[in-house]
Amino acid sequence: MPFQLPPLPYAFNALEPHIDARTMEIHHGKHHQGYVNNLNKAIEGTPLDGKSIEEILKGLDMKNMAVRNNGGGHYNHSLFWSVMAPNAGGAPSGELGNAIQRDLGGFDAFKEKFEQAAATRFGSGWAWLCAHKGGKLEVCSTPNQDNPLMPEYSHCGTSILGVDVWEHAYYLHYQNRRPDYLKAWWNVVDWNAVAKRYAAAK
Ligand code: MN3
Repeated sequence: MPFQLPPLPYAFNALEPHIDARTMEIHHGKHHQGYVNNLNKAIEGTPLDGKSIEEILKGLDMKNMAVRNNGGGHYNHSLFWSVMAPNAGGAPSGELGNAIQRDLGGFDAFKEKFEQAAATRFGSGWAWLCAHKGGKLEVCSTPNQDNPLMPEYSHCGTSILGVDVWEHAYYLHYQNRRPDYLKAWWNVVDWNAVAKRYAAAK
């Protein structure tokens, strides 16, 4: 069974005004679909065919650029859609809120660190909030469609929140103003979804 584009769990315009409908439509329907199609082509008839995306990325040969780029692209975007929601934002509470306080110096300090990781990622890539076994949190960033599941970054822990800083994620609405996109993006982060990922990852 080849990989399939997961349906967006809300309408294209649901994250407006922070992320515009046209960006969402192209990002999901063209970019993510492209990663899925190219991943399927890259693994067809190979021993990777039939494995889960997590298995593929954990065991990735970093020199296999087709699987690295497109498998990473599929995983990263699937995560990205799932940690955003309309009428979201605010701040995390409970276990996750406590861990951000304990490991990252509080929510404001975390946001600053995360925005800095995202803003200073040169070219294209992602910033992540990751959880280690035991619960310790860490902020990191990766280039292109790489992510912390891949062997080269496994020291980062498991990604529980990620932001796409490729220009295709924001250029139509924000042009070159990546920091403005990042500031607005907090308004669509679904902390309930992130807390579930945290509970599963730790
Ligand atoms: Mn993208």
